[in-house]
Amino acid sequence: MVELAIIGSGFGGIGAGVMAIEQGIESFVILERAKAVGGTWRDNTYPGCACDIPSHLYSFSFAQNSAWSRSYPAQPEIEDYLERVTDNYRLHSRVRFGFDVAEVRWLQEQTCWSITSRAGDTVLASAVISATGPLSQPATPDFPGLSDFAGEAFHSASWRHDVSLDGKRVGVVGTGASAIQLVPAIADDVEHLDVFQRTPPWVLPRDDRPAPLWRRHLYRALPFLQRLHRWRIYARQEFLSLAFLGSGKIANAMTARIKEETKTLIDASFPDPEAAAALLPTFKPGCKRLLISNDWYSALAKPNVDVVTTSIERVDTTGITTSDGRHHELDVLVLATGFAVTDFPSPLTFIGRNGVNLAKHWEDGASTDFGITVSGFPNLWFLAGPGTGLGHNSIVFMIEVQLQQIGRALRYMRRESVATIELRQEVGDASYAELQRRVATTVWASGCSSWYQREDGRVDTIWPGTTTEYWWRARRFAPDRYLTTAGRFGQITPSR
Ligand code: N01
Repeated sequence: MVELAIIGSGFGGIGAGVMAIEQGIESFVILERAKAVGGTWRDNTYPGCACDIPSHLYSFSFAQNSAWSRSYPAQPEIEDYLERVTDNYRLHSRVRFGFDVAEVRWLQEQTCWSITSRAGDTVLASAVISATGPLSQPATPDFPGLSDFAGEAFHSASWRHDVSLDGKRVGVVGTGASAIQLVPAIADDVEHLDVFQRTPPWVLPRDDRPAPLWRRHLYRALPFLQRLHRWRIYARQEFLSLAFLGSGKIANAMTARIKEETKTLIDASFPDPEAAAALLPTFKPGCKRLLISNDWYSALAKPNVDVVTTSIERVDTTGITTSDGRHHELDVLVLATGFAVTDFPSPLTFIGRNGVNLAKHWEDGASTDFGITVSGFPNLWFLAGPGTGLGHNSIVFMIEVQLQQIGRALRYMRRESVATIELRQEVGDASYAELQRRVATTVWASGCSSWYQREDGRVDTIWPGTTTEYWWRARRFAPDRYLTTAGRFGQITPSR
């Protein structure tokens, strides 16, 4: 029995652990299904994997790292950073590794959550923070015959480092954020590469530079300079939201600029207009995530690389047949096909007050208060929850805002002798209605199909505003938005 259980040990879970220490919560546990911390930065180890937000911003404000080797460091550096933060705050001893949460159930009589693992172990907790992250469940397409493929087939998020690509015929399905990083990284090693493109992305140049040693020393000696740099990156990223949120003159000018930049990058590698046209997107920039790369188009233009734009019909033992009847012989098939982002809260089952299943509760829309709390689910908080995804800035910033609010809620509960807090339904409904009204005028509802959307086309994954607005509105805990019951937080009523 603990006061607080945190599910997941990525950026969200580690941040929540630090918050728990700072709030003086002595009894808490971090439940982690894998054998190490790091979340998506532990799992995604494909060649070329890096963050597309500069790390001086994509890191905790309370754990700045002066030693980032470049603007966009590769995955191992980010994973090391998360390990180091975990060490510095002595969080490793708090993590229960190999605890793969299956169900989180509210026990009304005992005023606590019962968290059950897939192996059948149980933890009781007065409160739960779910930090499982939106990019933790790889999405695998159901191509007919996929299981018949005789070569190696794997998802980009489960990279098979034991499979050598040297001299092999490799197929990569997808042209999203993962493919755009891994294709240039493997193109020179393979004999032949087929890139199966369903929709071409908008791509901007990546301003990636190594950080000179003197600057790293300077940031260590004078941390405020590093903070200034962080805020400069924040402001630049925030500015990008102008292109996504509105439709005025500035948005139109920015959109035109993005289109021009992609076109320039394509033309530099593909002088043939027909080949260039096949790589030019037709949807509005930002509707699908805007990508950054300096070597995507030059990799696609290599003589051993083909961009296949006809749709995939089926897979067989030796490769892929496309709708034009062509058979593409392959030894290795990489599925860079993204993540099941809109299936929240799957694969976890949350059963709240009165036996309500959260998946059912969210069937008609994931109503929450700033993505953090849900009515019917007392003492439960989400990090990077529905309606808080971003297309332009650092999700770590959003997670920190959410943690500020949770910290304040926990302080309030202890100070005011409150045993449970639960979002008022009308607040959740009003928040969701506002989100839906606002998202309808943004680029994410402008007509493309993207992972921000559910199957019915509704967008309830993304925050339709600036992150500054989110910070301003979501940082404080507002007790009047909640129903409370009196009692001592952290004390479980013995079952009768
Ligand atoms: O996934 P995606 P991702 N047949 O969903 C295609 C984060 N991320 O792993 O566009 C054929 O973007 C699909 O085609 P289409 C980041 O937030 C961050 O690349 O749907 N193709 C698309 O091209 C990102 O947005 C970093 O037509 C199929 C691709 O697969 C998110 O992760 C780095 C298909 C999937 O693209 C996901 O990126 C990497 C099918 N049946 C990732 N199904 C950072 O740097 C899917 N596709 C922080």
